[in-house]
Amino acid sequence: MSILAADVIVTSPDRNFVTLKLTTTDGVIGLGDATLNGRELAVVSYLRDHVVQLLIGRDERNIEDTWQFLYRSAYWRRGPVTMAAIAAVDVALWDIKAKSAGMPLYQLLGGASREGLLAYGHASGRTNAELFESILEHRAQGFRAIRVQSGVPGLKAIYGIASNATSAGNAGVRYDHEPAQRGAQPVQEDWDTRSYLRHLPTVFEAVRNEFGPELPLLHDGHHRMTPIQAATLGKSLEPYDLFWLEDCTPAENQEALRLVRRHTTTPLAIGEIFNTVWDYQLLLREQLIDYVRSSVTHAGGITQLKKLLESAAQYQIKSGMHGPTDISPVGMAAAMHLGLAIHNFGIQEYMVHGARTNEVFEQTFTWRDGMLHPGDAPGLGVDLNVDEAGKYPYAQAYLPYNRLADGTMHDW
Ligand code: CS2
Ligand code: MG
Repeated sequence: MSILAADVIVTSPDRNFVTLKLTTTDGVIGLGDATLNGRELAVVSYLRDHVVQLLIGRDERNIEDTWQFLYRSAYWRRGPVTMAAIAAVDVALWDIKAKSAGMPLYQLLGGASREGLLAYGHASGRTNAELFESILEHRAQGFRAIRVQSGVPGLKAIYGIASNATSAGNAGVRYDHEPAQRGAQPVQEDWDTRSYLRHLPTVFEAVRNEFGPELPLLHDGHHRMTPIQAATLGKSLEPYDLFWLEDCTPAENQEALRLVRRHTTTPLAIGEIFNTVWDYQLLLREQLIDYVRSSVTHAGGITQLKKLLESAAQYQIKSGMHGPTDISPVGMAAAMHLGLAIHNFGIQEYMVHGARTNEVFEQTFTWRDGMLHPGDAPGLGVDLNVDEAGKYPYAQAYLPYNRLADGTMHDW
């Protein structure tokens, strides 16, 4: 009982994905997602050049010890590259353990705490008319909760607007914006917070008038506001009863959320770019947020995220795991198994992967009536078709960046 082989598989069907594949001496295979959008090859090297040789011969059953070994023996701690690499090892070991036990992973994590996972989709539009059409499409696909992102008059390009907004994407759902543009240079977008703060409440007013008060609506501020601007927006959106306002302000300064919290009751979600429990310490202790956004892939795997969510539960803070298309089907499966088992599940982000991605990653999860379920296949329920993966070599891609009108760099 030990790890015989560790392979890092890079493939780019619809976008770049990095997958760790572990094989045991008993022939059991485990998969882990190691995709870090825009910096994928850094994690590939971290795994291939520094971690893989440490795994060979290790007892694959010792998941906690392997996590602690990789975290503490590196000396240099935390960070998105390190924690994505550790996450991939961790999830692959959980996949192996569940397969060896002949049960779906959620059963090892405490069994099912619910029938399925409420999911939200990404509706967007450059105009309200486009946005309404996108909401209707997502409703037709069964989404019971909708993230709303809108263009802003005067801004040319903006986060979250489906690049093919004029044509339906996969399976009738607009293929949401693919933020990482393939190419040797990142794309510059423009931004103006005051225009955004003036415009967004009018969008939610129109959406509520069109779709009524019941539909859970979410919005992603994407790290762009100062704390007082975030407080202003949270307050101005209160009449529209959002499910959450996400990443309202850069939260490395966790104390900034104290100011936002003082001014608004709009629920707050933070953390998709966080990667350890330490990033949340003040946010949890002072109940400055309502949802933990970390994905299994970016937060050190199931072993760490499960502990983090157990801490969050003390403060009635729930999960809101990150689930855009740059979380691979392996990472999504891990999130679904963990989300099904924990008590303080909140909501799961779900963007529809492209057809080519679904040929590379053969999955058993279900999407029915607005709810996700990881399925009952042993392990994660995902197989990687290596031959299919080999058809799609890595393609350099960068996330966009923002500059203000005067040329100042700004958060994207
Ligand atoms: C976004 C992401 O889904 C979200 O909440 O913040 O789409 C984010 O832009 C990408 O994951 C960046 O790679
Ligand atoms: Mg986000």
